[in-house]
Amino acid sequence: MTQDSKKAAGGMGALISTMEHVAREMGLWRGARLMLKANQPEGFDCPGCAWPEPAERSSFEFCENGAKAVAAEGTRGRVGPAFFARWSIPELLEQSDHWLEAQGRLTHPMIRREGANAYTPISWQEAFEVLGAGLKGLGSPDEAVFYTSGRTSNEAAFLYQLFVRLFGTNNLPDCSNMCHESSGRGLSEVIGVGKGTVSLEDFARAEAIFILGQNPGTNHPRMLTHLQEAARRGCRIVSINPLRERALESFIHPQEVLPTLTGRGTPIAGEFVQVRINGDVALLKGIMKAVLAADAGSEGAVLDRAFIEAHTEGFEDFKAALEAADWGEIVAQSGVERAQIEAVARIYVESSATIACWAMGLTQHKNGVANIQEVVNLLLLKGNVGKPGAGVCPVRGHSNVQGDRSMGILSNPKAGLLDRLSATFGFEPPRAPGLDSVEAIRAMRDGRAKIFVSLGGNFHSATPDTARVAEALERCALTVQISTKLNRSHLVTGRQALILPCLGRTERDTQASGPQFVTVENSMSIVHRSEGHADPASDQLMSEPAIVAGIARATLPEGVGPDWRALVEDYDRIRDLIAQVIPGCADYKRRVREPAGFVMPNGARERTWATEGGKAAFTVHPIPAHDLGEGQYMMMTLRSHDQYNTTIYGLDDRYRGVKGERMVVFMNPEDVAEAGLEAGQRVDLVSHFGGAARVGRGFLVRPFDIPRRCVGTYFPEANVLVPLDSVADKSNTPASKSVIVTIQPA
Ligand SMILES: Nc1nc2c(c(=O)[nH]1)N[C@H]1C(S)=C(S)[C@@H](COP(=O)(O)OP(=O)(O)OC[C@H]3O[C@@H](n4cnc5c(=O)[nH]c(N)nc54)[C@H](O)[C@@H]3O)O[C@H]1N2
Ligand SMILES: Nc1nc2c(c(=O)[nH]1)N[C@H]1C(S)=C(S)[C@@H](COP(=O)(O)OP(=O)(O)OC[C@H]3O[C@@H](n4cnc5c(=O)[nH]c(N)nc54)[C@H](O)[C@@H]3O)O[C@H]1N2
Ligand SMILES: [Mo]
Repeated sequence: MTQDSKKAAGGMGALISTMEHVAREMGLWRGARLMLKANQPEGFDCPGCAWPEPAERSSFEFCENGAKAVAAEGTRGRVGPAFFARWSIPELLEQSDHWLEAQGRLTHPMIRREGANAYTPISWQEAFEVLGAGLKGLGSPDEAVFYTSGRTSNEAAFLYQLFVRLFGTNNLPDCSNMCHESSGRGLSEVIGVGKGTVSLEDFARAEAIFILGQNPGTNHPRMLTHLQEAARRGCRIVSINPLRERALESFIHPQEVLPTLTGRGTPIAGEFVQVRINGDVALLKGIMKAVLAADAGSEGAVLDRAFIEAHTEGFEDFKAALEAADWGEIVAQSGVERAQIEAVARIYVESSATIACWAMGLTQHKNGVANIQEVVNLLLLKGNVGKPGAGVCPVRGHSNVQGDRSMGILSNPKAGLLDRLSATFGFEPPRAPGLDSVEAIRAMRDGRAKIFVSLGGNFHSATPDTARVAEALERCALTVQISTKLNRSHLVTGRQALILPCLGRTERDTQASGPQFVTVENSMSIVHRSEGHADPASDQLMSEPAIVAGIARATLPEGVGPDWRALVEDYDRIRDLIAQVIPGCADYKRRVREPAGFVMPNGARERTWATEGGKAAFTVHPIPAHDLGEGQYMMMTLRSHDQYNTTIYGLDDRYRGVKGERMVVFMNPEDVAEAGLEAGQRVDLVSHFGGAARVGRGFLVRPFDIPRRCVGTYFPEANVLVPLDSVADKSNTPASKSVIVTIQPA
């Protein structure tokens, strides 16, 4: 391990890394000016993560990794007609993701014409006509797929789903399908709302915070400020994770580097539970069994009986199942000693207000929905939903993924949304559910879907089973990327392909009525404005709402739907429509202008439960059995500290001590020895699912503090190993944190 991986996270290392990235991409002065606008009331919402901004903002509401995201967008590099004249598509396919990202911003609309092996320039007008003609020529609207990533603004998202439904399909898969779908699905069933119930004020009041399957030091660094404050005032923090993620051990706030030059950070988590991969159901059952035992031993002083009585259903069945659960199985499947499970239960028992946070470590498993519902079970026992200092906190990924959903980007919309669209726009929206991400891949593979449109994102590399996704995309007649930067989805294309380059979050957006802002919703359901001020990367760029409107006008018959041109002239006109159609958005254009924005409605927070039974529900789930065969390991796919999903900023993973390499497999040292392998050796990984084998070549063995029989690799390199059909029950999320592999010398 390098020195860095032993030091406190944050601190000087974070400051240096921030400055390096900013200076390299943007130049120091321009970069610094841009950074000061991040997450300010008059500035742009950081395109990094969806963690909320505090009401009292400091002048530096960004973090090392937010700075990398801003720098990546603000880069001086340009990918325009000259670039595509120099590089053919086969040549570009030879380059790494890191290289593609580093080339800079897309500047012009481009087309790959049928039979061509390179992109050539095209006018916006002709690009819209090509796409419009393609869509109109389909046998059915259901032969088109409209994907969305999570950076898209509410205004663009609203127009996009409206256009797609006017066109006649609900084929609106999104990145959420691979992300927090298990959270949304799991929470909706048991508390009646698919979102978190906490606010930042709750973090200031919690007595215990559980962090399950989340690495905030890398993926939500601004959350550390709040965890640090909590730890300092004595809040107990428990990390449940196969890895002891560095920033949860010790953290120095970059703004406190000078006062703490001693280099000693604030310890964050007091308790590290190194659960086996997908051992969370077993572990949570163990914790709850111990909580019930404590309750029995204290004559009922532990549980919140009044809450359970008044607000929940299913408690008796739940309790009976828990009593029947076997400690031997709990310990074996979780990989955690009973004594530690009981210690964690004590922390929960002693806390009168507990928050549970989680991210991909819980959602991306076959039993992802069950994981989330077990977390809710734990919270319900002590009434920890809808009370100050307590609640559920699924920490979102993309900065506006939650807002896109609120605006109607989803493949299985509720009838209410469709009814309101129908009433407002006078048409009959399609009622049949559309395709989610995994289903869309299958449909393209089978020739049932022929046109793929992507509003942001990198569908090729973010989805599971890379080789099959490539086949699916290549079978399409037309693939279209509305994007800021080049990625592999621009290169693995249908017979024809379009690149429609758009403005980024940080850039000035001027329309006929003047400068525009957009709105976004963060992880705590706060909707607020975001306005870019930087010069656009090229004068050819269009805004996302304008591109969606352009596609709509080229596709829909004259007079169908709203006056797209007028809407784009002044985004307040889009906001008027949002106010009419989306629940909780009345008076939208005024309320988003409040400095702190406004909060979307959330019944569970007020303890009204929009569930089937009208109450919060206890649920019972079996302990998933790990039937690992001889020589098999359970593999999770992770993010390094130097990437944003499929965007690779650099090749280091500072907190885990990895330098200059992404093809690594983290392994327990005893497993390394037992398998006859050596540190630094190259191995091939073979995944096994449904009788088929998939091979990933050339991973470097890296002995690491990880439970036995568990291994870790990086996303997206390891996506070749994630089977398309290995998905979570109910949410259909790829199980990209439970991949069964064997390991062989390369
Ligand atoms: N800088 C940066 N920020 C980001 C992103 C990024 O790529 N870079 N991505 C954004 C997006 S879209 C998202 S969704 C979030 C993702 O944020 P995270 O979910 O934190 O990201 P992952 O790297 O997938 O990490 C998952 C964590 O879960 C743990 N884990 C894996 N399997 C299990 C398990 O079975 N049980 C438990 N208890 N833990 C497990 C891993 O060890 C790891 O610490 O971050 C967002 N923010
Ligand atoms: N194995 C494995 N697979 C995973 C995961 C995992 O943990 N393991 N995580 C999953 C998760 S949580 C997620 S959210 C998905 C992410 O899936 P996606 O959201 O599809 O992928 P990203 O890499 O975030 O997309 C990056 C691209 O978005 C474009 N872009 C950036 N900013 C903008 C913008 O402002 N507007 C537009 N129009 N385009 C923009 C750029 O071209 C950039 O290359 O991946 C999933 N895949
Ligand atoms: Mo995500």
